[in-house]
Amino acid sequence: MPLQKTKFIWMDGEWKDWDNAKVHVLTHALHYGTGVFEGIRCYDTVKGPAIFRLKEHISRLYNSAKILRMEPKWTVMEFMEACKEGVRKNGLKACYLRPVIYRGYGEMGVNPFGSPVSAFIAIWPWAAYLGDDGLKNGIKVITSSFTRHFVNSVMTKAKITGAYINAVLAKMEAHEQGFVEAIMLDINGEVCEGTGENIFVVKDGEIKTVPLSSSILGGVTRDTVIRLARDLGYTLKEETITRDELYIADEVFFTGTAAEVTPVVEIDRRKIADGKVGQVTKNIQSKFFDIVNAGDSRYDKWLTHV
Ligand code: PPE
Repeated sequence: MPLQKTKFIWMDGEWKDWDNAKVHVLTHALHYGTGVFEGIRCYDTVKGPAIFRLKEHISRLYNSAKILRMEPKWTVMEFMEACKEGVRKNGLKACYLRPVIYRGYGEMGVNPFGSPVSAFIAIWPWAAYLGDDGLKNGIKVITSSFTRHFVNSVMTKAKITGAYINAVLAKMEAHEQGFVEAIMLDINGEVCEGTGENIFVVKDGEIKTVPLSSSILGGVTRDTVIRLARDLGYTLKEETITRDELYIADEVFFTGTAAEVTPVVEIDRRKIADGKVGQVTKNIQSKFFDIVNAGDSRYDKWLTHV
């Protein structure tokens, strides 16, 4: 789906017209993947547009920058303000925010220190990442033939642009085989995550997700689901998951800012249980949408009204 243009993009402190938000071809990040980014959703809640867990996302962005040795010129607070202003300035309600901090134009060569640290925030409306039907009826996925990065290769707790080539390879393979998404295994052959989602399984009423000690990205949605599942009274463990465990699970679902809570109903041509969205997934998904839409005041602290 082509991008839906909006009016303004914040670039290094200035609001540029969408069509004029440009970088030089010798931008360091374009050659070496030296950028870090976030994906954040703003929901058109019953109390007006609100950005979901903005602080946690911008904190992760700054941690990613720290890992890549980039010092942004703006404070976390200034960056958060720019996000809010961007939603307002573009006249948007429900939308997706994409802040990026990257090494710009300065020097060529792998050494990044001679290139300035720049930043931008682009914002546009982004529909259901894995499709409306996927959100409702679940998706069919495959296990990727590509292994998820080893943590000491690219630092998987940082959301580094260059690291996404691993996800791109897996995504192309899945698409060309007729599937919307792939599950990636880590170097030990254990379940890691989707190309842009964390993964959860349900077995005998208990929920399990891959621990942070694995090479996953520490998803904000993952954290949201862990908390809300426990609040709903479920037992939730963070433990290693094997590939065959997925096949015989009662339910499987993905979480992510873009993917939200998407049920997985088939893996490697094996139906998960009866191949229909399970009750635990339905309960978690419905509570998730309730929270992001400001329907449960206990979680209002997660909403930043613009
Ligand atoms: N793992 C990976 C590798 C990942 O990229 C994401 C987000 C997650 C887990 C879930 O994290 P969180 O969004 O904090 O719950 N992927 C973003 C980019 C998707 C894209 O295609 O671009 C996102 O969901 O915004």
